[in-house]
Amino acid sequence: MRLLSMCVGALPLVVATAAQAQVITPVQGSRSVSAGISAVDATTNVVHSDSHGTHGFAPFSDSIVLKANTQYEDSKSRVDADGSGTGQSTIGASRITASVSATARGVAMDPSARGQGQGNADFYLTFNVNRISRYVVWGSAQADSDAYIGAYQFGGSTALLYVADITATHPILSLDIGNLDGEDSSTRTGWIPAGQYTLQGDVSALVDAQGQGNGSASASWSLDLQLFCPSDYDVNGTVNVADRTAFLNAWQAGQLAADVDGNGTVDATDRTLFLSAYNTGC
Ligand SMILES: [Ca+2]
Ligand SMILES: [Ca+2]
Repeated sequence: MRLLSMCVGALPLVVATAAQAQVITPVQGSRSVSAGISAVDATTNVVHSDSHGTHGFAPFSDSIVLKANTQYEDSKSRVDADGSGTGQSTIGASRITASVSATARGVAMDPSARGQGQGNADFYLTFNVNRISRYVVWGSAQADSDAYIGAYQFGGSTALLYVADITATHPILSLDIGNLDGEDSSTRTGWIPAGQYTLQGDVSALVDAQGQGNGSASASWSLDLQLFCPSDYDVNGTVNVADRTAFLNAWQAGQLAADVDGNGTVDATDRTLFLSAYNTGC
């Protein structure tokens, strides 16, 4: 809030103007976790699957773990299958946190046996941001699988996490580990204009162990997206002269960290946008 001092005739008039707070408004969303397993041998067939999901924006926390095993009369042979999916998320006025994971395991100790496990977790949300805001987003994703024998792959895992302006080509955050072992994480800070955004994250893990195969797979991602006042340059939750100084230093150095409108260049428009926001207050 700042005070505007104006003169009306000879009388000074002080008008208090409250700046608008940055607010996340969910528009559409769904979250789900699922798991499926089957443990199959010549005499026994155990098949089970389960899934939970929700539409809407209430806090979501759910986990499914399925296990099955069966044993041949020949004690050397065994079939096991595990699958799990886990998801949790919170959607606040200026912060979204979420994490999901999935695991799978399959064991088939006999040439005619088959152990299949799979886990999945999905997160989808579109949301509106009411004004230009400073943001910090942190995301991490990992996928890992050992479900192969030589060159033969009988499973895998994938992790995808994506946050973007629904109309823009450049995402705020994009992590994609597609059916390869690996992990990636990223922290980004910048400004997002008012508008509609989409957040999508999926993980899956699958093992289909046949003929003495034995493997496991896992995948997960985590996300923390926070919005701040557009003039809170150092995103510490308060706006003061340190933010102004830090911005102007970056702007004078021509650093992209001062690219307020996100058009890829740093020019007078960015300086005007920042100082206008700074003078308006939070
Ligand atoms: Ca600050
Ligand atoms: Ca710019």
